[in-house]
Amino acid sequence: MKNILVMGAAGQIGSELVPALRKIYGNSNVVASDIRTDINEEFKNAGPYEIIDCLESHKLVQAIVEYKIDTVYNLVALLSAVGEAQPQIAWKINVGGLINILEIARELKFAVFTPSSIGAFGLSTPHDNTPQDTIMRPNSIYGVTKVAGELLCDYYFQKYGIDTRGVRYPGIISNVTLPGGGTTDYAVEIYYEAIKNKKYTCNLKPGTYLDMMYMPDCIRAGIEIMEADPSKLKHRNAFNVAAMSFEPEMIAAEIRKHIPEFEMNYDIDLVRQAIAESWPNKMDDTCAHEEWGWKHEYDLPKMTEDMLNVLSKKLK
Ligand code: AKB
Repeated sequence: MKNILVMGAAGQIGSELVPALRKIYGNSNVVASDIRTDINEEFKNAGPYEIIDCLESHKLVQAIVEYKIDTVYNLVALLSAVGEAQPQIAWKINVGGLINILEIARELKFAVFTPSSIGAFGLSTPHDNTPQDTIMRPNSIYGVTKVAGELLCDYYFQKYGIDTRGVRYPGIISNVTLPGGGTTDYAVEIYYEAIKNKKYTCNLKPGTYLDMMYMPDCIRAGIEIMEADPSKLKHRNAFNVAAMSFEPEMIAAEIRKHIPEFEMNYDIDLVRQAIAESWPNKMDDTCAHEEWGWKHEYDLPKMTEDMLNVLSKKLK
């Protein structure tokens, strides 16, 4: 049985990863941590919850020792669009927080999951069927921190034998917690607005293709990579994981199959547009498939049906 610490547990991925892990490993074996105190009571009371800043090593060490942690999910990060507004803070949190956890792992020996992202790629990366191993010259600070994170995780594995693993997530679409400050956020907001107002103003241009993934696949990828047989892993960190690729008109058309009167307008956010244009249209995830059996379950129609179903009940 694992003893797991999830850092950044109140965020978009953490708030759904924690309950999923608790279902598998037991409530008391999964410790949720975040800097937030305004956490919902049900989430907080379902298992241990610790207020920890990723930059405060002593608090991290305390929790890891107290709960005999053998696996850490490090989900703390500033996303791509907010990162551009405060690049030094993005570096401090995304890279500083990761180094803290890796240094503690060196002493206390535990496995570390760190998500990378499509944001690790840049304009010179091949945009279609983006290979696992390719040119990585991101032009956002978020991307720079993600490449640095991938390399640090590889380094700590090679040099110190820390069991580091990770995936490159696409934009994640979910119906529990909103993402905060990403380039792909439009693909979540569109569903909320479709239900509430039957219209949406998109901040990316028509024709902007990006990889996206529904939360159940995202959670499964994070759990499966940590359960994978290490002898089969040639890459370990930063596996491309793909599920669907679409541009704004395609998601709007899918929503119109359920809400025919849905309207979409555009008001382009130049920062987000520039970032999106530097990211892949569609990644090739063959390595994840071959090395640990990754396979997505949700495509755009299946996700849209579920999103609209869940949100129409939630937003009633
Ligand atoms: C973002 O848009 O910044 C994130 C990501 C793709 O990593 N959702």
